[in-house]
Amino acid sequence: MFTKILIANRGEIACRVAATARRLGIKTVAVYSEADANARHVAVCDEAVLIGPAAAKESYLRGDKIIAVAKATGAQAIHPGYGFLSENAEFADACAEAGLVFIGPPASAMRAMGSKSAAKQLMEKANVPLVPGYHGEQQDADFLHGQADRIGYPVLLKASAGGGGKGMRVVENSAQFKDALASCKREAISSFGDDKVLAEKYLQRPRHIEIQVFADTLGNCIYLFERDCSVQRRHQKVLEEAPAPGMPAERRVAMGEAAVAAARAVGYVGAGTVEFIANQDGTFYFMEMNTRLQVEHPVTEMITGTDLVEWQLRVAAGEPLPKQQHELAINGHAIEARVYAENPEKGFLPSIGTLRHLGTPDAVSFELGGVAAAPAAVRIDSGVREGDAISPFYDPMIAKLIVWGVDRKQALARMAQALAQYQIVGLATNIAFLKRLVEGQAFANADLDTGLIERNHDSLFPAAQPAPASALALAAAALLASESRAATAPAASATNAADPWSHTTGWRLNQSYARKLAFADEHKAYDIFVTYRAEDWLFSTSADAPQTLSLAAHDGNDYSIKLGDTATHGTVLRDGDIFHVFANGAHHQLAWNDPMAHAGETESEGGRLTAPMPGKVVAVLASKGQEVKKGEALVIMEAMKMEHTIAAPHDGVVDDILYAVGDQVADGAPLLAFKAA
Ligand code: MV4
Repeated sequence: MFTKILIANRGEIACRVAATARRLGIKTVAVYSEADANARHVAVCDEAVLIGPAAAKESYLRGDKIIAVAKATGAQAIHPGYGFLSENAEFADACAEAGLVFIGPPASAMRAMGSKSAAKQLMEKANVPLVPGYHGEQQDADFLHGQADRIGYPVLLKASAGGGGKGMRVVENSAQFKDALASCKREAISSFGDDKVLAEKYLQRPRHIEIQVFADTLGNCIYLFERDCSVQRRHQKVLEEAPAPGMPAERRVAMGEAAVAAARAVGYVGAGTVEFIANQDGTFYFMEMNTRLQVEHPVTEMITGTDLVEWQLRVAAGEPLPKQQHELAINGHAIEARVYAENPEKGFLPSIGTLRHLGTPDAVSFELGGVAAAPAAVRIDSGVREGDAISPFYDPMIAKLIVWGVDRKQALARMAQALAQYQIVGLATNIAFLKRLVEGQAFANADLDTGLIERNHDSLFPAAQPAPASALALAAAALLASESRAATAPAASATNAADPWSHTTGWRLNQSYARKLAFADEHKAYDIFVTYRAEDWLFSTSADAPQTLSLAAHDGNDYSIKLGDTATHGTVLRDGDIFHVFANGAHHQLAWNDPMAHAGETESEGGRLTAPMPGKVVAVLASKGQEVKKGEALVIMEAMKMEHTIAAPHDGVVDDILYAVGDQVADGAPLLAFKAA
């Protein structure tokens, strides 16, 4: 076995590989770009070497530099993770030339599977089922038209060099064929520099079912069952699960054996995934083979009780597969959700920024006397920590959330629960969307196909609902409690003694003291009326009759309140005037309009020159090069139906103004460059 490996990747997969290496006593070398100097993968490896600027082309894709680092640090093997260099046959060759083990398949197997049409011809010979179609060299338009007529419509034209859905055209009937072919070839040449196409019968509601295979250098090749990855949007997987719902045992064997035949046909070694599309009746067809460890490998690990990275390392070191086919069985059900920094309401636009708060569901494992009694119920694979940035340079995945249950129903319930416990402040995320998805009828009923998200658009993107009274009460209780703490803390005596807000004890004695709290979210403004009483408050929204509100307990940011007869608990994180309330599985962002805040003062105190929330610049009051005094208003933003003044944190000079009036600004974006005097 190796004693030291280099991990040629970043993010969660680099951390994932490092975890297994550490468990096996193998030292790890990380490589990182300038953007990743403080990244988690650098921290979890034993050594780390800078390989270049943020752009992947100049760092994580620089095979030459990475090989030089491996040689210099004495690593014996390179694990490429997924993406980047993982399916690059030239890189695998270069590793071999440098005397390094590439932890992956032989370059010849990568090349054989690299061309979609050549791979399909190989598979045909190996008796792997293919969608009825034409995958040959002949590209004459009339010939292809004849093939399409033979196959029967609808027909799908695909760029041979394509993949991931690019360069595909559905042809409904013979009359449409000529135009569709010309258009498909145009896209193929401009996207891939190759206008070769193939024609296939078009499956109307396919499922994406893939088989995990593993082969060693001694001639053993087995399958670790299937994953259903049908829930996708724009060819990006959203949810993955194992086993596939509704899979009969005989078909599982047939698909597993077809996948092993596919792997054997190309002399495969290591971890690989054979992708099939399946009709609703279960008939399945080879699509392509991914010659790497996949993002979704944890669901397979959970149901088979294996560590696939350990298997990769053993196979790469020349050892036999740890298990034979008959030793593998499926235990329970696992589901993975990809937690992304993106905004589902805005077309899933990536959200760039800092994870200012990251609260994760508890990773739950079952131990009996130190021995795992069942697979962990919740696993989180992530490459980021609180305080880390999601940058524009790489994939904006925050984490993979993986749950296990004795059956699909339990796994689904645990997924919904874990998503409800996920708390992120600082970025837009898809968490609420994922929660609607796993709680929706279609996924619960396993009514799976690649069109699930589009077909359920209306229920997955419901109209915004007003914040419930319980969330408003949590925000109010957190605000009132923090004021009361501030007023009773010794340091508070320095604040303005004439300020009535400092006198919470006085308010308590004054039974009739009433106050309005103005909150707003992106959709609605909420006026809350609070009356101070001896032991609690009276709370009402403009819509509801007053109810008693009391703070039952509070620990850090976690609050337990009682509103009327109902106890509620939640987490309230205050970020300036924004109250992030996490309760009942929802995240509410409530902006408080503080009547006592003088223009700019609250924001300037923190030295903030960044956007407090996503919004629009409505006024720029300073100019480049201008000298300003502390507290002077520089920029005014509008967000959540309120104006926010960004003021000078100190006396100083405005170096640059980064936005103009009317510009949309992302949460946390720097608005201006400022130099303190
Ligand atoms: C298909 C298909 C229907 N019929 N082939 C899309 C990406 C590429 N890997 C294969 N793809 C498809 N090929 C035939 N003959 C539908 C898709 C497809 C799809 C496949 C798997 C997962 C998600 C998908 C989303 C849209 C279309």
